[in-house]
Amino acid sequence: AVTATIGLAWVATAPPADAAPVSLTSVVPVPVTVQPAGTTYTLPASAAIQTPTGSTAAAAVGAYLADLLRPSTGYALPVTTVSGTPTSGIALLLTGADPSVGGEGYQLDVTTTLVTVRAQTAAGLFHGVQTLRQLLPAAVEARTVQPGPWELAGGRIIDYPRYAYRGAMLDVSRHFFGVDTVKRYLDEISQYKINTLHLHLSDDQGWRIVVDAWPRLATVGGSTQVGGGAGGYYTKAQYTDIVNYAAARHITIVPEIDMPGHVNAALASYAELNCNNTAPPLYTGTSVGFSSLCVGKEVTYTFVQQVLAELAALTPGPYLHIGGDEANSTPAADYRTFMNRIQPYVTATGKTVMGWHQLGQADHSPGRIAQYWGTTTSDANISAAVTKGAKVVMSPANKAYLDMKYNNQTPLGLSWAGLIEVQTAYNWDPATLLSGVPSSAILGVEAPMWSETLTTLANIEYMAFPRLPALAELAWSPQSARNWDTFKVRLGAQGPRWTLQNINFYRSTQVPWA
Ligand code: TNX
Repeated sequence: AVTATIGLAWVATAPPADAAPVSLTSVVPVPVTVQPAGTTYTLPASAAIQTPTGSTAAAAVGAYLADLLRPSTGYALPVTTVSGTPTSGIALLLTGADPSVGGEGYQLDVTTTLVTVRAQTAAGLFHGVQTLRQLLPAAVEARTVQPGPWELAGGRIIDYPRYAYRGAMLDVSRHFFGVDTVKRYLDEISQYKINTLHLHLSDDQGWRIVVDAWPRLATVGGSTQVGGGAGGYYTKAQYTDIVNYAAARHITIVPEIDMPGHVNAALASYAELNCNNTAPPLYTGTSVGFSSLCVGKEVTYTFVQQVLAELAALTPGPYLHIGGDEANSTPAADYRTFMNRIQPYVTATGKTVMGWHQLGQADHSPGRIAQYWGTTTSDANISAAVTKGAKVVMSPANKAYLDMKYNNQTPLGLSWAGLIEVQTAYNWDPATLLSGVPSSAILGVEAPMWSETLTTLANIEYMAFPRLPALAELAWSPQSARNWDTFKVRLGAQGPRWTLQNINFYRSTQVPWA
């Protein structure tokens, strides 16, 4: 990227678009198969984005692509419908894809006259559009008109995900992040074919979602955050706005209410939830493991059932995450009693239980997902969860935690699980990291971002970029196609795009930035 200093402001200028077209292999995550044709396609000013008649979901992907391309190209790019075979411009079709693409993959064909994305679903088209976007010159990310030409390398890509669950997590409890920040993060992660955003909605330091049956959770429990700032919470309308914005990017929101530990904000909001009927003060520090719901009290179960029912009603996705980590103030027997009693509340809402891997101590629940966040290569709780029938989402803290520092100079983040440079985040295999867990049990990968030290969008971006795209490649691309030496070059080529998107990223010295 070329940057120019004007006074104190850094102004991003687009790199020239007149170089050779981006290679079909220069995509993150790396596609399954790539067949270059040696030809070039030039997007004409008159191009239309054509979608199949009768599919509003495909038309929505077309509109998304048009919104992306119009500012930099200056082209009109009308979104039209076609019933026959398109002959020019860009076509997004729900027929004719190679069957291997499955439910989320796509086939991209670039000839000298036409760009075609074919998929079985709108999600597949959306992922194909993200690939198409990366194949255009980086200048396409500018929000002002650029000269072009808008050339694409000719050929065919057939691409589909390794894992069904490709996630990121944002802790909005330790520090609260408003709707606009969450939307912006959704925009950023959707570029890398992430399909799940897990929102950590409650913890000791803050409760971030309105529950009508227990209104003080938000108004009291949401009124502060780490460091004592004002905190905040989402109204149901705001939360639904996030859910819908995510859905338009083919991302499912997984809401988490962390229990039976990590509950000081709830305990501070309602004295009756405490075993001693006394509400503790709100908490703005960063310790963990000191709070617990009162397992022996009936009101605890009324509370949990009502919270989960309201959360389920806000959730079109299949999962409710019930936490279950670091319940250091809940005796082990109470933990099992509590979890065995509340898991059926989740299934009663029609949702599936997701929890941190300590949940393996409790009984199985149909379809349950255990999220592994440990730093070891075997773990009794995750093995127990799998033996009982759980599927696993891999978030090993020493590889996948986006809140760990990159190195000991990193101004933000924690280091309890280690320092995580880009290569460390990239060089592991989700299928084989854990002994005692068969690869068939792995549902996917999630990159959590805890926010004890993070207060702004710029902070979030700095910790996620470039590690989030690295982890996205683990989740999407076949292990056999992944290679650090080629990845770091593909990753470096993303830099100018992030600069033009105003993403504040860490310029790791491990990466040859373009
Ligand atoms: C551990 S990982 C936690 C969180 C902290 C995080 C900080 C997990 C399930 N629990 O409560 O925020 O470490 O890295």
